[in-house]
Amino acid sequence: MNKQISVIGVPMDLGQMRRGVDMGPSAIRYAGMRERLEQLKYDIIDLGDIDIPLPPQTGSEKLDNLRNLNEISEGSQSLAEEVDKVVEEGRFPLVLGGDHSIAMGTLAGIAKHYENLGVIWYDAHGDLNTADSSPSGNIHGMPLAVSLGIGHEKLTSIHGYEPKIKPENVVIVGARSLDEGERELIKERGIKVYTMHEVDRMGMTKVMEESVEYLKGRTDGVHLSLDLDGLDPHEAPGVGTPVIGGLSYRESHLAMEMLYQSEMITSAEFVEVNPILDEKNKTASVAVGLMGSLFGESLK
Ligand code: B3U
Ligand code: MN
Ligand code: MN
Repeated sequence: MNKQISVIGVPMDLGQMRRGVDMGPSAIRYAGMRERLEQLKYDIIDLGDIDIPLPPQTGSEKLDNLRNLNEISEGSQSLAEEVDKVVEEGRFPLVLGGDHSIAMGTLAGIAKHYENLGVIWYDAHGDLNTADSSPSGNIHGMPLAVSLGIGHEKLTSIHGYEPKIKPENVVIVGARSLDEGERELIKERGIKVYTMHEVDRMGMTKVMEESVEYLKGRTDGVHLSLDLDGLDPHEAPGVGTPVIGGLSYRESHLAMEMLYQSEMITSAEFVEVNPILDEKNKTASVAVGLMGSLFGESLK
């Protein structure tokens, strides 16, 4: 694992309707992220937070079923530039959300440095909607589609190129709330998905072994995009769209430990921590704990 980490906070809440997720980066820092990683002998530079535009003063504008499109596009571009610089410097980008729409900017900054960037999308949702298929118009339900080059041009073209990633280089883990259009896209593009059904049947060990094996052969770097709502809401209650029946705290730690051992993770983001909906910063603490495992805290 790259021992040099640069942290970027993204106080973005425009991708969905619930206020408070913009405070996610503060909550994660407050939960002791820096100390946790420094104990593991990482060199940490915290670059602070990206400037995110204010929501439209007219209220939440929903252009073509894309709420806050212009502001999100602009904020994502700033994030892409910052992440790009971090990769350029040879450091590991660790991005703190914010809602999951930030993944469009994160991936835009990273993917241009790789031929075949792999992505592990750890989430209750597929985030594969387009304006046409989205039931909500919320852009945080679209970043994976956008990164595949599917969606509004103002989003797919962030940082001046598209697509960012290829469908065969993506693995979704923990899905249990997929919209009809997302299911179709998954089939049509052959995206690998481990829903809760597979996690229950196979166990997390096998799911991660297979995921690592699958990505190892075909990618030259792997980004972990971890939405805290992938976990069960009992264990990570501070998220905007909780879905019961999720991944456990223990399964999630095991997954992170196995990713550490795989030595293939080259960047990561932790998103959707909403301290206003949380119980005593529990979800931010879980996020920091998972970072501990991802960066090698366990004995093995
Ligand atoms: N699939 C739904 C719900 C959703 C997606 N991502 C989150 N919630 N966090 C949608 O609105 O696209
Ligand atoms: Mn998500
Ligand atoms: Mn989600």
